[in-house]
Amino acid sequence: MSKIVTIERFILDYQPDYARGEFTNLLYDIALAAKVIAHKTNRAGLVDILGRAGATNIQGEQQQKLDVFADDIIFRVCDHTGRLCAMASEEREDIIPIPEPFKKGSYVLVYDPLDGSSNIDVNVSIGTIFGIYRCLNWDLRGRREDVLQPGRRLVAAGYVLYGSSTMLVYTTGQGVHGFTLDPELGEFLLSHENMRLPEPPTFYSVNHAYFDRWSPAIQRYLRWLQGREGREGPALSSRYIGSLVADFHRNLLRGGIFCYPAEKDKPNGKIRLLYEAGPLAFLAEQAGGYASSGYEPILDIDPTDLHQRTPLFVGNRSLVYQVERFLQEERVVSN
Ligand code: P6P
Repeated sequence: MSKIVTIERFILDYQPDYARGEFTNLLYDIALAAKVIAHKTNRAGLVDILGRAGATNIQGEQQQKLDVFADDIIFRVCDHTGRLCAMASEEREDIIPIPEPFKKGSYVLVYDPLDGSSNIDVNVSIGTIFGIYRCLNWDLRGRREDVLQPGRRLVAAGYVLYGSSTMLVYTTGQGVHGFTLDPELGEFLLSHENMRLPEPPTFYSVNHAYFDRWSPAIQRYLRWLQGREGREGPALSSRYIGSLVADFHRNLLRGGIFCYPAEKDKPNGKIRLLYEAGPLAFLAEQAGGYASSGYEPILDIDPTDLHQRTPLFVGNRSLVYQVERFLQEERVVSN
């Protein structure tokens, strides 16, 4: 029988040198929250938690009941452990301070509790995305500057994919590792050690319905991805299911690029920087890839607002570099 490695064992064996129990236990906490959310998500069709919760979130989006549930689970698993000084969630307007009388800790957790939630009712895979920073102010209970840090300062990042199986994929800066939930054991078991973006890439992911909203450079870049733009384009196949975590995960396994470009009326695109693009950018770089806004590395962008958006191109390094070249040429021509 091949070696059975639980996520707890793996975290202990590979924990960064600086990590004490606090950081390691925070990763356990996230794994626990993932199990609880997976349990509920897999029953979404059976238990009355489908459909809209009625409320709308900070993004002005209809909150699905599972959205609300997932956000609440992550908060309640993490709010009292003494490992965090603050949290931020896609579902909440401002930073989430650690309630008194709980002890504050040394880390910050940013998360999108259930990305792609509009897919819940149609049984398409959805996901949780998270990032972990160190607290900057040891003596104070978490403040906005503890949360508004560039992705380059992430100490860990990952996602949970609730699909045909439940997977937790994370990095602490020592490679990207994937764990698959064994529902009988209730354990995440190591299934994908040291994940790397394969070369050559296979897929590109973008919503072609918005083609007319993109700049000419992006339109040319998409034709290049399809092998139609003359210069040695990779002639990739298109896969896009409207669920960022699922599209990212498939491209991580098969090689490819996820694109959410700026549009004429959405200059910053749709994807959120702090708790979506940043953590995925960290994972991509750890897997040998790269993530860009089209103009600069995602990891170098200094957030100024919890919910700010960014154009996002993430995947194989050669594909992402090329979109920067197309946009650079457009800037040279237009100046
Ligand atoms: P569009 C889901 O709402 C999400 O934030 C991502 O999961 C997904 O990649 C994107 O939006 C889909 O957006 O505009 O193509 O429907």
